[in-house]
Amino acid sequence: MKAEIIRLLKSCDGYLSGQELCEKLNVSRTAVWKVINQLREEGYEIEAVRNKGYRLVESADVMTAAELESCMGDQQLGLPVKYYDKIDSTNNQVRRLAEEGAEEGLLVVAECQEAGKGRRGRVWKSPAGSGIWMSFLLKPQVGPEHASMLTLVAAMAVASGIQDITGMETKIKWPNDLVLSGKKICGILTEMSTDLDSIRYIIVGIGINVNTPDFPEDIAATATSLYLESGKSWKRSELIAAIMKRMEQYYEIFLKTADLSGLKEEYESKLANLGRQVKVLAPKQEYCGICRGITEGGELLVEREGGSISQVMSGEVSVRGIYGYV
Ligand code: BTX
Repeated sequence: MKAEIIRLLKSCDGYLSGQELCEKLNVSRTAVWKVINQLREEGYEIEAVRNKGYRLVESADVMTAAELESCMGDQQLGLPVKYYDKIDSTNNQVRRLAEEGAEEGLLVVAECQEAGKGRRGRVWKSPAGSGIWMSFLLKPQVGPEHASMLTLVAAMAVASGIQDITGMETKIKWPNDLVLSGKKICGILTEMSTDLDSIRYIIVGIGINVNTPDFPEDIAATATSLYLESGKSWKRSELIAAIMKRMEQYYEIFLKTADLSGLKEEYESKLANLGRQVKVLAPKQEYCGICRGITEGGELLVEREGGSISQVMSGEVSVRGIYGYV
């Protein structure tokens, strides 16, 4: 009922009468009044005028399960939403819920992660009050060799979702980072559980620096936030809903062919390194070349001196711009 009240208040230009709310939701006036008070405590500014009703003046950057649900449309991915004030890692929580039988689409969002994970054991800094730390569950009927492509699909969804809400154009640093002004604004960590040669489930974890005002010294030179780049604060719940909506669109296209053939062109239009010099840091060798796009399997194409093209697999290597991080 709470999510429905938030949705009704948001969709109404003027006042929404208590009577109308009661009738629509089939509950008593007291029940409505109680929920309105809870919402105020959570940070919504709701005006109440006698004989007119309630009006949402301002919804702050509130993150609760009800707020998140109220922003979701009729999509499947992103529902149900589980929200936590604090968790070790949203990826870990999705894994626990998946082991208990959660269905595809489940979304876990946390205000703060105490053990946010990057790739290869690295730490992802996830302080309270400023970022989006979320993970969702997928159960695609494709072989495990296709799983890493979902990181690329998610990167496209984040870039498009951010653009839908803020108008800002982030670029993808293959395979799993998003950048703005040459600095990292988002990281994606995809994990998988398999059974012999089939996928049991995939967890896609996304960390986005949204309203972060500053960063600790060790990442200050390479990290940025939407706030730092735009000078404005953004509502995280709206961003999450927009990203999940885009994810659903792109995921459907991915599932048709189990590869990136239907998405490659759009992915390349968002690729930060396209046509630029990159350095490939593989475990046994390092080489430079020009980034020429991706394959339908999600490998990066790098043209080496002499004109030969190498296909770089994610997971094996890091790619850097030759002049810095991007
Ligand atoms: P990565 O291994 O590519 O990047 C990790 C590196 O990024 C760190 O070593 C550090 O240098 C830098 N870094 C750490 N925190 C931040 C930050 N907030 N902003 C910018 N740079 C940072 C990228 O791994 C994948 C990150 C996924 C994070 C999400 S959050 C929700 C989900 N839960 C979870 O535990 N991880 C994912």
